[in-house]
Amino acid sequence: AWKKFTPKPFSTPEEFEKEVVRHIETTLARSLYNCDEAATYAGTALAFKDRLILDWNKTQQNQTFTDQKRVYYLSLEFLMGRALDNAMLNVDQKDIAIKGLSELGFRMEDIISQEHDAALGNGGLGRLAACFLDSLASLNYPAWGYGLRYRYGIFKQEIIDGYQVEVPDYWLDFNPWEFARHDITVDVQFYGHVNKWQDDEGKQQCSWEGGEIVQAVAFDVPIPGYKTSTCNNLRLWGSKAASGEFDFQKFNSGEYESSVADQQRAETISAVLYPNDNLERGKELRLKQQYFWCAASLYDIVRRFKKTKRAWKDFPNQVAIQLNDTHPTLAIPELQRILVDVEGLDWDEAWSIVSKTFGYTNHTVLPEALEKWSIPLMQWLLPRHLQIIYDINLQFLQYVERNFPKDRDMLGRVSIIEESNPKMVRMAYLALIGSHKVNGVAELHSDLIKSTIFKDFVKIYGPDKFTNVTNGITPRRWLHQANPRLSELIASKLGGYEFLKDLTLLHKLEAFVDDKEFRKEFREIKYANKVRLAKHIKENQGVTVNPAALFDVQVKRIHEYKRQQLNIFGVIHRYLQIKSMSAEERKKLAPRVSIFGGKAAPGYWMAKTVIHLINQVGKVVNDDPDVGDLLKVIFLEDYNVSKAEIICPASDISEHISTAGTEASGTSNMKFCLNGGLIIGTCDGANIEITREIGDQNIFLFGNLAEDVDELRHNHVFNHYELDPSLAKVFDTIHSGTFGDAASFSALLNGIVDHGDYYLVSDDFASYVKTQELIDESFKNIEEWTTKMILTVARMGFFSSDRCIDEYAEMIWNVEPLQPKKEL
Ligand code: DL6
Ligand code: PLP
Repeated sequence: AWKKFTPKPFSTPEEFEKEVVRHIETTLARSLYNCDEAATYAGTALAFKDRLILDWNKTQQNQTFTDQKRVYYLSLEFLMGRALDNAMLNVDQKDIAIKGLSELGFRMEDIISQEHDAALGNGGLGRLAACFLDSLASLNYPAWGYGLRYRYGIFKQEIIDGYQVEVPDYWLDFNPWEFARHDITVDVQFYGHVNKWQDDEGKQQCSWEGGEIVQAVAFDVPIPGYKTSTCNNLRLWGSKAASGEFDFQKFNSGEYESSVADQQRAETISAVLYPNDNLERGKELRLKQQYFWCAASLYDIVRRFKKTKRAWKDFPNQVAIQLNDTHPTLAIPELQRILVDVEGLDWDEAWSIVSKTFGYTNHTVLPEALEKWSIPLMQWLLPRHLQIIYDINLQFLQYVERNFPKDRDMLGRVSIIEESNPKMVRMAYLALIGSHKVNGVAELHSDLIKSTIFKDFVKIYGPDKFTNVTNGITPRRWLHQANPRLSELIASKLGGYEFLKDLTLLHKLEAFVDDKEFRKEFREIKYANKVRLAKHIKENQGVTVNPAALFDVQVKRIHEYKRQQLNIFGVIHRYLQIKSMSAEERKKLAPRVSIFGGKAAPGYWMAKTVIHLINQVGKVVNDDPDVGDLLKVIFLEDYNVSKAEIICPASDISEHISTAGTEASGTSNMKFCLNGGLIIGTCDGANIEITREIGDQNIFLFGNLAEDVDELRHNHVFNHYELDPSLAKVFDTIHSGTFGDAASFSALLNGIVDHGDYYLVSDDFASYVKTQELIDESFKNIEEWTTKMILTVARMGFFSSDRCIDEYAEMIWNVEPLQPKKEL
């Protein structure tokens, strides 16, 4: 009978309007007379959510019914951005909605921009997880994401007097995209102690007793696939006190404040995302978050498996769990604990199941980002898990000892426990030992993990345990949604939008590279996107920029290894050159707009100094009449996914200039290229594969290679080391106070001059500047530049996240897509 209540997808704009109006009047209890853009956004989102939930139900029923292997993607971060536009496009109903909204008197852009970004992530790692969810659903894989429902996502960045100021991001005021499942809860235990005893058969038994319980509540977010009725689930856990209520006893006796303390303490677990990118800080609350989320997710996964009544040995045939970096590593000892302590399996049988179930993706080789947890903290918070980790380690080290009897030092090197003070658990080693496959995220990175941090483990397990899956991006959001005109132009040439499902079809664009009309339209679209960004800059930053100038963009988290400092030093160098030129010489220059954006972790002082320097340089350069339009320097506030959607289609050049060997992959490099922006980059991360695909004549590479970095660093410290002369001039200018108080930048400069220049800024400066000059020349030649842009887009097919997901499915998860009952 419930079928009767099924609202149909909207077949006309009127039908859509009716649903919007119904939601505004009933769900939101608003009168149509004072219906503003916010209410219209809410009505539109709710109308689409109704539509999605039906697909969601059918998908879940279908997955349960067919009982096929499922993938669970465990990620502490999902940097989703906005959902409405994506949902409308994926269910192929945006045109109807545009018409409907216009009849109601609204413009689609205004309605879309009402939505608050779901910013539950720091940067690339979280955005990758979001792209993967889109691909998993679009390719019909039975898959769930599991994460935390932070009340505060990544902070909002304000720039005040040139400095970053962090403002909390409370995004849950109105979130139509989630379903609170108050009936789906899991009790998660912390602290307490371990009881050990022998059962009647003399077998050692353990149980974890006492401590405190926090309740996890499920919040489900539908993930619609593109032009398929598959709608997967992202389950985010919120925390609350186990009783769900405050302490009435205390309340009655007048202790109002302490009566709510337990509740507040429990809710703190899912309160806030840690705002560090590529850095771990060992805080207790962070470990609590990790365990809370792993325990709730595993309970859920095991509960689902148990309903099938299959034997435990079937678990890895039904369940693949992917660990997005080491943050969910506690899922490994947790599953072992469930199987041994709760379900009564033998240790070896349980371990064989555990180690076939997990796959681990490494996203960094930076030492400061490799997670370690102190043993005393773990002993206190998770006493049984620590014992299990010790037992896993013991068995592993015994194996190593048997197989490498001559290499006694190896035991200390590969032990999960680091013999420091205090002792630490090395999470990457635990993740590796407990997984059947380990992958890096670009070829160079996957090679580097094998030759550096996991070198010994390659000897121990052999090379087959390690693989590479080069990152990718979803073309739905990052081309079709962000750049609808380019998507339409491509569709007009390729005879439809099939390329959004199979991005390799883009190669057919090469046939049009000499087509004059196509080239012209391609350029016009790029120009229109630059006009849109220029408007955004004017509205938000108050600076007028010339859309005909070369837009040079570096947007990403601010990090020393990503080298925004190299970029801003290059900008200062350019400024000094302009200042020293005659009016005639200046006329020959290509005007440039240098655009920066990105957040610094709140405690990362050096990164904040870089933001400050960029803003100070902007202040001087943008007001200098000698410079005029030739150079503008912009720092865009609060870089996030919805801003990236405006920025990526609008670059001529974007910068991916990390010290070689430090950027595992990068994904924004792919986004810019897919939108016809060229890149200047180092031979690092996925830049290398991008070069291989698009051809080295279409990319501007510079700088030292990863294989030379160690020696260069060694030379800086032990031999005479001279600063690049043109960089020295830049430093002199900063020291002279041109950009404000020189002392505020001294640590930044001293790190390069006196403290070994760890990120090799000076070594790469000359080739960076030279390459920027090549870019100036090339940009002046419109035809040459157009050819490069078109060929770049045509050759980006490899970098779809659909390709990644198919690779994970085949090489790591061993799962098959599940066709929905009905295709759209
Ligand atoms: O794999 C996604 C993304 C890469 O594109 C970046 O190159 C890499 O820096 C980033 N890694 C991290 C590691 N952090 N932790 N933990 O965010 O992953
Ligand atoms: N932050 C946001 C908001 C993004 O959209 C992206 C990727 O597109 C990133 C960070 C990652 O950028 P990168 O790969 O340059 O580090």
